[in-house]
Amino acid sequence: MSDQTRRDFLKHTTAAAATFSAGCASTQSSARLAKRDPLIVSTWGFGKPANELALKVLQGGGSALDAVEQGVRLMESSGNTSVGLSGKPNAAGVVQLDACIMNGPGHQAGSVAGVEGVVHPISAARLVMEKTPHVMLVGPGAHWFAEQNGLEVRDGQADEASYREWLAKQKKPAPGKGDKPENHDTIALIILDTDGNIAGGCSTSGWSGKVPGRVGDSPIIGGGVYVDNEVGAAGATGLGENVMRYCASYQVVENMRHGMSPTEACAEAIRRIAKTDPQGMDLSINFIALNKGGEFGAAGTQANFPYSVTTPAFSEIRKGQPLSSANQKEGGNE
Ligand code: SD4
Repeated sequence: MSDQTRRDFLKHTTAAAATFSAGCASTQSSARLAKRDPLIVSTWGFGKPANELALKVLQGGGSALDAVEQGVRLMESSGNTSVGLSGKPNAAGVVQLDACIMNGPGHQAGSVAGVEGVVHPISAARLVMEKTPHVMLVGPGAHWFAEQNGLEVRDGQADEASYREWLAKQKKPAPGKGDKPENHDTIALIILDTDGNIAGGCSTSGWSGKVPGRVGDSPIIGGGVYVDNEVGAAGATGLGENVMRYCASYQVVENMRHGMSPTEACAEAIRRIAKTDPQGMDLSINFIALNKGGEFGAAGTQANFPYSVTTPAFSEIRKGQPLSSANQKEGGNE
């Protein structure tokens, strides 16, 4: 852990520890025993405003689930070029969106994949979780379900002129070959609330120029996001094929269950994948994580993978532990 990370972390956990000991000293304080500062972590620098909105939702009395949904919705309608309908089209010029949401209490999950024309796929995922006995809906069925439940829908086909403009700027990777980091981004956002409950969500337009119908890791429970209310949460961004074959966010959470810090848990999942993947450390994957005790961290094969961290005390963009063939045995910033 860098000094700065440690200082901020201590600031964050000292308050929680003080509250904890005050609670232990007096049964009258027991209502405060489980209270702590909320913690919000998301992928990339663009997650920071989403975190900040999520914090406001929590401070206004919303649940961690409400905060995840609202934070991700902000990105979905922000004009972001890799999240929501403003995101990257597939090889047929159509934006197909993936999203999932998980709620720690009750271990609930919902997801939509390959859905067109839904303005807020994260809300569709939440509705799948809350209103159906299912976990995942795909394609036209997911669109139909979202519309039936009153969500805003539009024509998912990219506007012809902007699609042509976007296409002209691309190096035109063959469908399924556009694996440069700049060709894809995603918001994964995970929250530990003041009661110690955890929730997470993920939303993306996925891999730019993907084969129509391709689904990435983002809507896969244990791929794009995983939440275990007893342990912590993790989220992923990068080339989904490298994540979903390994249930990698699940791995990160399991690593924390076995005692690793969030950063080490992320780094260990990457090392384990790199051991069997033909691309080794050249693959594109990045993880964020937080644990039940209020620690957080990130690691990625992208140099200086930026991620956003927000608490009532600070809101910043940090750098994840960099992993590459050169430094896979060395520590990064934690
Ligand atoms: C996907 N994992 O569809 C997503 C894209 C992403 O950084 O996260 N890009 O593969």
